Amino acid sequence: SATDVVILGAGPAGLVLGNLLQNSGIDCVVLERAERAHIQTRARAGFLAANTVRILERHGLAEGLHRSGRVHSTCEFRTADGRFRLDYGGLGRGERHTVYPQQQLVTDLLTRFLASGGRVDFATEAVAVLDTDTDRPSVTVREADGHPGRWAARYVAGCDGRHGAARRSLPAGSVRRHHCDHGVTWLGLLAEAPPSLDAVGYAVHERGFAGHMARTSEITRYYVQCERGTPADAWSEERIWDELDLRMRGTEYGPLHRGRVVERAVVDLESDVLEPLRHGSLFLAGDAAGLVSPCAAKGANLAVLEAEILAGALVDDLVHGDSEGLDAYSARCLAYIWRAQEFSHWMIRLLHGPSGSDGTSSFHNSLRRSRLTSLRTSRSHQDWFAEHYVGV
Ligand code: RFL
Repeated sequence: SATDVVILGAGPAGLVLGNLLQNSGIDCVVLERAERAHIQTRARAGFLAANTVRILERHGLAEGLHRSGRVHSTCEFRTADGRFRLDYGGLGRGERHTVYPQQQLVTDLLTRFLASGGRVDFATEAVAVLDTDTDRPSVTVREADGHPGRWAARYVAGCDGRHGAARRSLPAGSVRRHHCDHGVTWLGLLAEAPPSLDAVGYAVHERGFAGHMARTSEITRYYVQCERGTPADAWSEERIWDELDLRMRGTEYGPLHRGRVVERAVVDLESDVLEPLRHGSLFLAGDAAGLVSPCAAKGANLAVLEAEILAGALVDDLVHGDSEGLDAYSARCLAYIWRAQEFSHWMIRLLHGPSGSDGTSSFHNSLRRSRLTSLRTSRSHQDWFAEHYVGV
């Protein structure tokens, strides 16, 4: 089969790209390894930046999040020195988050794409991207029935995440990989429990980090730092809640609303950026281009931003014969990716201390304490925080 653009992956990056190309009359197909039900229920991100909402609005894709997303603009830090709140909606650029679960956004994007005549091949795994150094690249696939297939195109967009076929197909020696293992592991939980505070909660505790993020009025996301290598099911629900209560300092600030833990996943905090993001006729976007640790909630936002930039560049090229945008794509996106990496790295260092009891760890823990004091007391530090916390 043949089309103009083959898009690998039906996540936020691939589906925003598909919708925007479709809106401009460009022929494309989305190949997705998973079943439809899987991508519509996969709980991940929830905090959308103001810029992400503007992009979705610009292209008529924001109806669902306006209907049921909730505006959010407060975070609370709980530390051994007390607690403080930052109303970041009134700091920095005065921007807010919209809380809207990623699976709902993906469902909206998918529904819209299909309704306007788009084609998504589910249960179809891209195996390899070939001939990217020509203007007739192709993608080999394993179709739902197990049979091999092949798509030819003018361009291929690799939006298939960190372990996808696009990354695997990059010609050896042509890419530079920037990788960082932050040495921190989170147990990510979804609980059938109402939020326990009307803010994002970040607890800095000697036993490790704990985080609280409201999702809906019945579902709350929690993160609890654990030892590297801890299996997701290692902790009983009771232990999870006891540990969360302890780190969130429930005795001082009130116990958490407990509920059934309905989902758990272990996440090693890692960053991984490829450079460049273009290899001939193959372009990378979203997690495939640069994985940001979930610490500052940037991943889905970057995915949407990069998809918009790539769509604009592809339309310029395919409709107007202007290839400047495609030439600039990699450098433009990498600038955003590195800004997000820098902030996320800063957040990781703010929220997690080194383990051990030698002089180095006590030095870093004291630095961290001073950094938190600065954030609590310095207006210019708060403005900087707000700008980067909500911005992409
Ligand atoms: P996705 O969403 O992973 O979609 C990629 C799609 O590609 C498919 N695929 C293939 N399809 C065909 N052939 C192949 N060979 C394929 N290989 C893979 C996959 O099935 C999948 O459907 O990537 P995309 O579009 O780049 O979007 C990235 C975001 O999903 C990701 O960055 C965020 O979820 C990160 N993230 C967060 N980001 C935020 O902006 N705010 C948050 O609050 C936030 N919280 C999180 C997060 C990620 C988390 N995990 C996964 C560690 C919380 C968690 C727990």
